Amino acid sequence: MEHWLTKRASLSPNAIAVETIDNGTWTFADLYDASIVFAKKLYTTSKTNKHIGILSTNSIEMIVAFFACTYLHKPVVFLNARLTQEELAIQCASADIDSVLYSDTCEALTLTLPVPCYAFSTIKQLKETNIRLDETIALDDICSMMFTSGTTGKAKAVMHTYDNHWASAIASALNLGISSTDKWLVCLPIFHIGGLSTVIKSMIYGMPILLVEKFDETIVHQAIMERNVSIVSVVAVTCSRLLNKITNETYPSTFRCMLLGGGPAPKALLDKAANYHVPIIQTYGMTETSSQIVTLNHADAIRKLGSAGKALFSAEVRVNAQRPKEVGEILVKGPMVSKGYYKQPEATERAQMDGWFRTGDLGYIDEEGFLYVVDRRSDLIISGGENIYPAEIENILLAIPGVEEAGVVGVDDAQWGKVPVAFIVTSTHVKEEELLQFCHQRLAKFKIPKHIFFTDTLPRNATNKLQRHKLMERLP
Ligand code: S0N
Ligand code: AMP
Ligand code: MG
Ligand code: MG
Ligand code: MG
Repeated sequence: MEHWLTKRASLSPNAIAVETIDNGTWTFADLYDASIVFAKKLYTTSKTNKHIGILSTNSIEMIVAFFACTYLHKPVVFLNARLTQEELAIQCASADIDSVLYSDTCEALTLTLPVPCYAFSTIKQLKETNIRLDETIALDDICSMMFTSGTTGKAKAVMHTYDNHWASAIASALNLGISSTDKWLVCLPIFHIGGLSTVIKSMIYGMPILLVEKFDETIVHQAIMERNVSIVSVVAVTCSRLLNKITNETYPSTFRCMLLGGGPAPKALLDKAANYHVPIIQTYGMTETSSQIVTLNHADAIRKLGSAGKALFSAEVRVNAQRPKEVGEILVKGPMVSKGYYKQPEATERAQMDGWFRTGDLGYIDEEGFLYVVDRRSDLIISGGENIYPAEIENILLAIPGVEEAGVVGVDDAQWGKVPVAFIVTSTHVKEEELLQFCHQRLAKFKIPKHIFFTDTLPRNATNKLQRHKLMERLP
């Protein structure tokens, strides 16, 4: 297939591709030209690279660097700019990243990375090489990768093929519809799939995005009120911050969808949005499903408040349970579902069941076929849309001399939804500050336990497995 950006730049060269808050506007032709030039500059430093990492907050340069890599047929591994250097180094090794491209905002994070790192601005200063780029894509090639951890706490890179992104963009359009007046505001990080998927939709639909570097409720609220935004993707925390900005006004009638995903949608938040006539559409999806896979319809948004909706066109959802409406593991299937985790055949295999992808999430399906996700997982903590796997924190705590046992669970938090707290058993006296300092070096800030409880034993079953649900009962 012709590269999507090449095709788009030939179909609608003068249409707006990316608008920024105060840093200019790019047409599809501009974006195409910049990406081709960047690719020709990048070529020399990356020719022998297997994978290229991108470490950046949202920016036009980040989008250009990503498209340039696709013109060089190099899969991009998106790195989370909230991680520590230690976490990033582990990801570089496990995803075979040979070099990292970064924004100036992330420079400090690259200082000790074990691979060559180049600022976007450094690449821009290089000379263009005289090569002919192959402006086609093979649909089953890997386009991008993103990390998730999972129940063992070990980082796993989810592989996204071009096909996965294509299927995701089309399925979303068949649910939300596409209008020539659409403008999708991107304030989720592009290093997560909710952000990246919108950048890809823009190219495929020929739709402008309004790009925000980092979520800020004042900027996003003002943009919705004044800049003809029609859709915005949010997580519960950012949705709540936006609703708090609304006083007497209502959003303009051209604003047609606030797509809410990435974690549980509290009923109180949905009710508040309904009172303010904010058109929330709840969606369920994950990195492994290349963003949305189950989404509500506009028509059912109020009637089925609380539901994540039905599987999108070409996708299927079912719950592994005996009876209708019974809670069980949510299983999904469809062309947007990733083929698996990079170089982790066992983890990939474990996530499969008779051709279905096991999400690890719990839910039920009502008599009309609508999915409800229930918030009962003890092995995943979602804090402000960032995933925290207790095992990852427990492994770090267990590496501290004197810590014999560790158990981490999520507790409700008014600001972030959930935050992690730790229970530990020590053999010698260990100071709380020492524990936290150790964590600070190794764990992203949002993963650091908010409280540490010292205890004598942890609840375990007959096979010595930690029973996190019982640990929850010990919370004060
Ligand atoms: C919520 C956000 C915006 C908070 O960031 P903010 O306010 O900018 O924080 P900072 O100023 O950087 O830091 C201030 C302090 O806050 C701490 N902190 C920051 N983030 C968190 C956090 N998440 N949890 C806990 N603490 C946090 C900082 O450490 C700092 O601390 P101090 O003061 O001590 O230094 C930001 O976190 C954010 O952007 N979150 C969203 C991330 C995201 O995109 N999640 C979704 C991932 N999942 C998917 O993409 C799959 C689902 C999906 O595709 C989707 C999702 C939503 C909508 C649509 C879709 C779709 O399917 O299309
Ligand atoms: P990620 O792994 O970062 O892509 O996050 C995806 C996870 O967020 C899912 O596996 C769910 O646990 C959670 N999630 C996403 N959408 C919803 C939703 N609508 N309701 C509840 N949880 C959700
Ligand atoms: Mg996940
Ligand atoms: Mg901030
Ligand atoms: Mg998440």
